[in-house]
Amino acid sequence: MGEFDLVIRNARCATAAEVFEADIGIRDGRIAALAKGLPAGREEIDAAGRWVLPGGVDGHCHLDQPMSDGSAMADDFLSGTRSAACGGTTTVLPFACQFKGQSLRDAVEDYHRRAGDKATIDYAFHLIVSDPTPDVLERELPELIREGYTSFKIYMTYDDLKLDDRQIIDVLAVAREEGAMVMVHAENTDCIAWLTERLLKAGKTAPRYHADARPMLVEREATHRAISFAELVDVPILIVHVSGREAIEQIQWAQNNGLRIYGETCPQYLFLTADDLGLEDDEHRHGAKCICSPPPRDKANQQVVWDGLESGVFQVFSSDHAPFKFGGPTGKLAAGPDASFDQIPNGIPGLETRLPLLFSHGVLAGRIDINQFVALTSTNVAKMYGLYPRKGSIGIGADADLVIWDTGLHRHIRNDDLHHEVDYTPYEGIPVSAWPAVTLSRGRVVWRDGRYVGEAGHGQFLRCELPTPARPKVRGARS
Ligand code: DUC
Ligand code: ZN
Ligand code: ZN
Repeated sequence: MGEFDLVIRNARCATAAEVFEADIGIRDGRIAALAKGLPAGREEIDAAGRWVLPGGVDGHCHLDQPMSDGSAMADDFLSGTRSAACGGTTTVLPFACQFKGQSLRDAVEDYHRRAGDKATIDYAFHLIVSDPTPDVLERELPELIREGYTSFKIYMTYDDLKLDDRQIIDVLAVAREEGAMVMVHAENTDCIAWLTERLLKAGKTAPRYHADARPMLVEREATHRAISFAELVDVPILIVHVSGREAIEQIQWAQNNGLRIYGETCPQYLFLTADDLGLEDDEHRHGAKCICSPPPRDKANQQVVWDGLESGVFQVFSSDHAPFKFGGPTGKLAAGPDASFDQIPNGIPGLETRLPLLFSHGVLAGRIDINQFVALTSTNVAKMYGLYPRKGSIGIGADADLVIWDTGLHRHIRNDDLHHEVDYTPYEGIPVSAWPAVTLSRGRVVWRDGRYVGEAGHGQFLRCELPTPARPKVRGARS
């Protein structure tokens, strides 16, 4: 059998489908054996009494993404992947973003340069398609999809990124032809522009008005439209960062009618509300820390999002980590100390806190079971983007991306304990009862007993595979 590099003893393993007890034998970065009573390894970790789960796969995060408004992301591939590893995530999928006028290939090459040899865990790229010229549609996009960039995001809002309806239909047609997965940011851009103009004219500039400029209606309408286009073209899509009831109802309707519409939600829609955007007289603009789009809603919507995680409307739970410092010249107030809500970069950090929050308030609070947790945070994500079973599983031959969990903790999230480069967390003070004790990336310990012990350059770029012949079923999808 050969000696193991590492044996994790007495692991209580959970996958998306089952729970079992085993020793895990790891050799050359992969799981080589799963059985009780394995022979000694060169190193050993005793996991008795603790959950051992597949490492998290964060299918939606932004790292070192170039911005066009004077702001800059605080996390690059080093600090972002370090922070992810300390929170139990072992694979990230950030975005190679095309600017209008830029070739897609150029955007991908630039993004590889940014990644360099900084990553401490493995990573793949989604594309962002913002300029679907005939050359992009007919040549570049199909070529890149075949080269392992098998998913791309499109925006229905943001002036520098948005596509119009015809462009959306055109890119969906390419996705259908090539088997790619399309992630849709669904908000109606003209409604937002009209509401923003009215708010600003009335002098309503504080961060809290961000929520009034992007009410649920604008998300519901765009979600409905995106679903209609997917039905027209007959292609699956994923509606990303779903914030509440009205968008969920659209997705549920589609799923109940046999359409392959998938749903993603994020911690901000479970733990934040519009009240976190501050008050009307937020002189120092602290509410900017929670500005993200779609905005957080209210307690009732939080409950509907929890219900959607439990019932299977959502297949994936991602961070949408979009890291801007609050202070400093490129942070949330890059446009000035009195920046109006529409000048504040959208996005909040969350790579490191995603899994502990859902484990604590989902699994340990009895809202979802351990298999649902693994499915939502790891297995379904790996399946959706063509990384399964190398990622998202505990099986022979899979990468030894594993997390041993401590539970029964009594601690609170504090930014001082996190490993990103952002100067705040929107989740400050929230209690958590679970946190990774050990994170392994391809058999290498990167986080152990409260210490980051990873190494820049250990992380490898992953080419994603296309579904063959059909995209694998993800747990909870109704079609
Ligand atoms: N909204 C996005 O669409 N992307 C990044 C972060 C955000 O809030
Ligand atoms: Zn988005
Ligand atoms: Zn995003």
